[in-house]
Amino acid sequence: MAYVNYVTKNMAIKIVYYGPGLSGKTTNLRYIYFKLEPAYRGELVCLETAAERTFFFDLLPIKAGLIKDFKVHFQLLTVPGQVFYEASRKSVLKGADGLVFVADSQLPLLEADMESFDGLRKNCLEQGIDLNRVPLVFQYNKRDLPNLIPVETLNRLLNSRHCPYVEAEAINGRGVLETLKEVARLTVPVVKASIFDEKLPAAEESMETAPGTAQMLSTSELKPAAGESGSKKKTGKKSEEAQIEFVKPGDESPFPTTKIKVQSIEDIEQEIARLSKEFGLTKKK
Ligand SMILES: Nc1nc2c(ncn2[C@@H]2O[C@H](COP(=O)(O)OP(=O)(O)OP(=O)(O)O)[C@@H](O)[C@H]2O)c(=O)[nH]1
Ligand SMILES: [Mg+2]
Repeated sequence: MAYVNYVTKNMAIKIVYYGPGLSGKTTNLRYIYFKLEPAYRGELVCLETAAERTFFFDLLPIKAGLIKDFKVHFQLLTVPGQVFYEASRKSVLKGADGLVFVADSQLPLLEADMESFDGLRKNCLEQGIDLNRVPLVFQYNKRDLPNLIPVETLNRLLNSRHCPYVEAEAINGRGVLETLKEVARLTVPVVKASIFDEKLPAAEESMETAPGTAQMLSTSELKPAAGESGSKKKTGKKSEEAQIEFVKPGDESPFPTTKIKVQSIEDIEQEIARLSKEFGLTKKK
């Protein structure tokens, strides 16, 4: 359920990256962080062990434009993939508006992918999320490596809903922004419909979006926020139509130094309080 503040006209949409350990969820967020201009994103908070494994979550807030006159932020979160962090996964999943399932494409990891997806199914059930309807995008990651599971197999075993899927190499950014745009494209109309009590367009209602490589997010649902239109506006399109332009052109920085390490629960609580204050967020009545 998106967080909405009707007074400050802010809205936060929660997107959770889920998947087995080491599939590349944190790498997705690091890449997005580096590609976005600072004006469009907050800090990347990585709660990880000394071995750089997520133990609670990573969080990256990004600004995305307007729905009606509400400023929209996406809160991108990752779950920890290691099996013993089940409690963290449940807690992070709570209230997710959209999901990205990051699968590891390496053949020996197929079982881990399937187990993780099974876990997602169970956890969604517990959290009251309908996995048959929630906006969901599959990212088949690590396509740069040898010994790959064919995409058709991944689709057959994991993606029975025929959700959009993206082949990715998160380590060098391939497919990362496409995944984000695809999940945003699916999620925004659903959130908008639930908040403004609108009827969903038929395609989103059934969520039977055809599989295929992601397109640039381009939707009349999202407009650039006032004063933020410059680089985000798509040229040569209908003037009403806008797109989220996450990429800072020409910025090819590698991304090993971006994370803020937060060690304690107090740090997490402080960070959440800071973000809530920044966005003026309260829960929807
Ligand atoms: N070759 C290759 N390596 C990748 C790719 N994406 C991520 N990695 C590497 O895989 C390792 C794990 O990546 P993370 O992003 O930390 O994985 P995670 O899913 O967040 O793992 P957990 O936090 O344990 O759940 C790192 O060494 C990454 O550099 C990819 O597309 N190709
Ligand atoms: Mg991680």
